[in-house]
Amino acid sequence: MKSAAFCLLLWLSANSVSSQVVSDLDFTVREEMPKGTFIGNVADSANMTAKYTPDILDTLRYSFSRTQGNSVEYLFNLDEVSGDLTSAAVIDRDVICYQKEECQVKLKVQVQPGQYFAILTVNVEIIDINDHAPAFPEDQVLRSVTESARPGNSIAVPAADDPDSPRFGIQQYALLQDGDSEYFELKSSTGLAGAENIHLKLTQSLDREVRDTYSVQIVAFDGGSPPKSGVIAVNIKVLDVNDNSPRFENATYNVVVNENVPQYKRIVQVHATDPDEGKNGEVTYRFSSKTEAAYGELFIIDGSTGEVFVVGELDYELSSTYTLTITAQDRNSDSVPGRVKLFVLDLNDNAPNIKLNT
Ligand SMILES: [Ca+2]
Ligand SMILES: [Ca+2]
Ligand SMILES: [Ca+2]
Ligand SMILES: [Ca+2]
Repeated sequence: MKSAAFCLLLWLSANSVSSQVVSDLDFTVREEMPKGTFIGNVADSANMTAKYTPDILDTLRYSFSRTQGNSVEYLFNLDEVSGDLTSAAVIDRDVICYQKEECQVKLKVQVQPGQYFAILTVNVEIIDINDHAPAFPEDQVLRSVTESARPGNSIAVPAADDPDSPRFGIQQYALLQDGDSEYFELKSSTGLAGAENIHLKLTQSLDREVRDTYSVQIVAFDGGSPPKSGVIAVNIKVLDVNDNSPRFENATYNVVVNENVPQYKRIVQVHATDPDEGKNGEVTYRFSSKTEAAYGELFIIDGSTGEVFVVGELDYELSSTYTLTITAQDRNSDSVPGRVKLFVLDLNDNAPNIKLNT
């Protein structure tokens, strides 16, 4: 019994000591409120009136405890007499707690003079407002894709940023359903570091020779009500692949010449086109190897212009027609051959064979 009473005494004594320890004071304030916004009164919250007589209360002074070097004190003012805690600046939660779920700052407040000394822990929860729209790093970006890319191939685009807390942060991305959106599908995935990867996937093959630029808009929405949004234009340039061979404008060029056509006379210019870009569309011409072997001494072709010249003597009596086979070539493919059909006109260049009756 004696020992139980002793234990009770100990418990009471321990309890009376702990009653001097003030538990944490919890306040909340919305971000972006004007400077001077009232947040709370530390004296009231710490229940000082219940602890001390009005005479003592008048002597109490409240100040930030500098011992901890708290870096957020500059955001707050503490009235040393009343214990009113107010904001000393417009508080931007999205800077202090970028994209964080919770944003609680801790302040240590000391009560003086010495005989009433106490340290109060003040927690100020800064409430987020949806004051940021998702923002892309640029208004528009240029991307390229080769025309040989297959459906499903992806084109990376930059993600948007929204510094609000997750609930007011980016919730989804969408492809604006106009322009060229049918050619692309929007995909997003979360990377290793938690960063969002946004890409456009090709839904079909592209043909640069049909169309070489596409443009889509991607919109990022946040979780606000109504949601805020940001947009980026993605311009896509289709890069050339050498996927066309040259084609002759005419399958056959018919040419008629007199048999006494002068040497180095141009008799025809053949022309092939190639819709590819730059070097991929540059065309050169040559005789087929058979034509070269048979008629290389009679005709030459200018490889870059497609002009065909007579360089030998044509003789109707030897041959009245010539068929020249020509190939047009880009840097790595040949055309379907084109033909020059040459008809030689007879001139009366043989002395008549007159049989005289004698
Ligand atoms: Ca936001
Ligand atoms: Ca915010
Ligand atoms: Ca080509
Ligand atoms: Ca091409």
